[in-house]
Amino acid sequence: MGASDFANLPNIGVDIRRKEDYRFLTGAGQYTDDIVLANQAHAVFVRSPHAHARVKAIDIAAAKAAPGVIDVFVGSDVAGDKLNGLPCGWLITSTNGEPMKEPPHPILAQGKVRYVGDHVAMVIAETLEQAKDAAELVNVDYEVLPSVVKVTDAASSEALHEASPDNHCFKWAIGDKVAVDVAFASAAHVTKLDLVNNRLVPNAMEPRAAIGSYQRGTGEYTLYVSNQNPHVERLLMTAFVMGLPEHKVRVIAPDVGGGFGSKIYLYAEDVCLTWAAKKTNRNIKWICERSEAFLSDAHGRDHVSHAEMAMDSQGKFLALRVHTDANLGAYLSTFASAVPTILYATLLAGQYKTPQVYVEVDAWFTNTAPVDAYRGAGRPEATYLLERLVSRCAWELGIGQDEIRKRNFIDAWPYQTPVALQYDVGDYLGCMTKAEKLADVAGFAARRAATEAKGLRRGIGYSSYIEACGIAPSNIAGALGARAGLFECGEVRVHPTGSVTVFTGSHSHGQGHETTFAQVVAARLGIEVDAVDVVHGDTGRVPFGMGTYGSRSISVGGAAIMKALDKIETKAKKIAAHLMEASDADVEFANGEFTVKGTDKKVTFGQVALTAYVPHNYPLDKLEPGLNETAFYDPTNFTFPAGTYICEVEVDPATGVVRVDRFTAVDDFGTIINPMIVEGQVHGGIVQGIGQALLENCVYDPDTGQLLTGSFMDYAMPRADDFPNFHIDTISTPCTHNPLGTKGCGEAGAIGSPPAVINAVLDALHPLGVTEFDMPASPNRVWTAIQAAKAH
Ligand code: MCN
Repeated sequence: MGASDFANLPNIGVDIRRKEDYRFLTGAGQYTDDIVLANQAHAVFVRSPHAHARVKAIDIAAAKAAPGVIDVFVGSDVAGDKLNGLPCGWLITSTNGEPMKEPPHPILAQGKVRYVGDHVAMVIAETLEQAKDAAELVNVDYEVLPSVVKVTDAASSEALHEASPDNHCFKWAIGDKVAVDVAFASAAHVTKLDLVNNRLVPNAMEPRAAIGSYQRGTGEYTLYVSNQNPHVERLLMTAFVMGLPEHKVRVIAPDVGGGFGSKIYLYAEDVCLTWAAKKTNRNIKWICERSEAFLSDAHGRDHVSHAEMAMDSQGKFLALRVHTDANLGAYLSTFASAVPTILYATLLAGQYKTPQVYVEVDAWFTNTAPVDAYRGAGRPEATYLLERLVSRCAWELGIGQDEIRKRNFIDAWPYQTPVALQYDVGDYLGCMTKAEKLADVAGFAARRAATEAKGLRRGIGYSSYIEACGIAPSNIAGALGARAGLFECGEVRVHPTGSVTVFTGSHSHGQGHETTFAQVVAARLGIEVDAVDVVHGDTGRVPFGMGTYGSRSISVGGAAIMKALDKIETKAKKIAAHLMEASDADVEFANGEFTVKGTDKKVTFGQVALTAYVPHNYPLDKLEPGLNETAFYDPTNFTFPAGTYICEVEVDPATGVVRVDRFTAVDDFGTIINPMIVEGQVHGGIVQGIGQALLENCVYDPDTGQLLTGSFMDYAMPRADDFPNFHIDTISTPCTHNPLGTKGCGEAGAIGSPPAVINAVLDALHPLGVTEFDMPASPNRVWTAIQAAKAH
């Protein structure tokens, strides 16, 4: 079935309320902490209080003797059992001739700790309270070493790892440097920008959680874990760390309360719990506390960049040159090396016909929590840099933020960018035109006058983003130096009564897959949405899976299900042909009915399903009983959602307070399965993006390496009353290469919104002389920038 036929099926493009919400809203969900196993004990991790220190000795005698303690484990125990460190799942080929440095990442400290929160010991006791009390008794003798937290200081600081004396991990470049230099030499105008992309803490509603379990009789392990990709977790844990055959480990990710990327990694705690379950013959639960999450979840962003745009006299882009220093934190997290490279640098062409782009990335180790993918993963960093630079080009040339974009928009597809990606389809001008109307840009001047009459300032900011979703076609990932590409798997099991269970390798942790995937299946088979159940998150039930991140689930996981449905349809037609005594080639299927061309013969999908399991005069030589198919789908390209966001802010120069007054988003997600769910995804993303722009900032003390923003008292999360109602709409240019025509929507809001907000703040502050600004636009920073401009 082609994508355009699919888009016209009933149940596609329909607002169906989320099937899973009944369970969530009535307290019937089952999160990891809701699972209570017999023989369950509790674990607490002793974490480093220092950013960088040598571990001279660990005394666990008192802890071991404390009431209720079952055992205490340290680095020498895991080393003794020959457990390896955590692997980095994505190897980047350095472009400076030196291989990427992949220093050991031990699951419990071996001789050194490298960030505040690094794992030193695991205490297991009968109760959580006993484990906590005993953890206090673990006595560690540290020799404190100098630490570094800023990426720009990494090169000149004490080495974290023997393998990297200068703290450098890799250099990676993309684009034609010589051609870019030539273009700059002939440019009529060059706009330059230095900017920082602030570090963020993910803060999913449910903190990480895990239970390790071991069945002595069968030698099988089970890990219950709040995770976004249980099969990948199992693969990394068995093949790289524990050296176990994969089938001996079952990973179950039950209901998961958000992840935003932070739960796609193999964390030390997960391995420790699984390993210790066998050592102690106990089921061991660990629930991360919020303060631990601040310290030990993988953080996001943290780039320092310099960017330059070369233009001709008409403001047409000739070349873009970017250098970025990326902070990786103390160790390479699972996908850390992919984020500032293939997910960032390849997106820097944006929506523009810039003929030449050259991007160079240096990645560094520092004494901070590991940094990895956080909603958008590289693409918010790219969009923030490019869209800030583009608005600055407009201001320097004295033209509108809309005009500079319109002069440079790509207007013909497919479009080959100079940084590897080929965009299949889009309508960037169409998005902007619709956004400008919805935002009532024509009324901005009047609103600005009204704001100024109140003694405040008003600004408008544009951002036209593009992102690459549907991660990651193996042909492109491989060509860019990645270890592997990422497909998805789907199994469709039709039961005798015609109801269906779908087993998907995607994982829903807030995205509503149990509804939208059911919509896809119901639409194809012409059955009720309620007749379809979706199972995910269990390596024991789902054949295989790559999980959910990079807004890949509907376009890759959904496409795998479509492939399985193609096979179901082919087989079901044979069964229908048998029932109607017709030839297979004459059977047609639509709206849940099989018909024979040119006759009035018909049988329903339900009759066919029953016949598959209750065969009667069945041609067993030609047909197997059953109606159950599995398919794997490896996309041929990314999907490229794009849109224009327009933000209006009011700034009070007396206090520095910024208020978002209007926010408009027009996105192109291709075919949409469920507009209500998509709108919810866009809302959530915008809120996170505005959170980064105005409030959130993860700060380490530069002298001690202590996390200064380690709680919600000093790390400001956005709240509902920080926002106006958003104006949201879509256009649709269906993706040309997946069978649904969909493009991902799960990260767009977080990618497109930060530059729209900061461009609006700058637009408001230009008359006061403020031209530079780094996120977040907190009252203190805004007020200070205004005072500094005044002093000039
Ligand atoms: N959808 C649709 N039509 C489209 C595109 C998507 O109806 N054209 C639907 C999908 O069927 C799915 C939802 O929208 O129900 C999101 O789909 P998709 O864009 O494929 O993204 P994923 O399901 O792969 O989700 C991942 C994405 C990412 S990368 C982050 S980070 C993120 C996000 O989703 N984390 C979230 N949204 C989140 N939402 C919640 N509540 N919690 C998180 O942790």
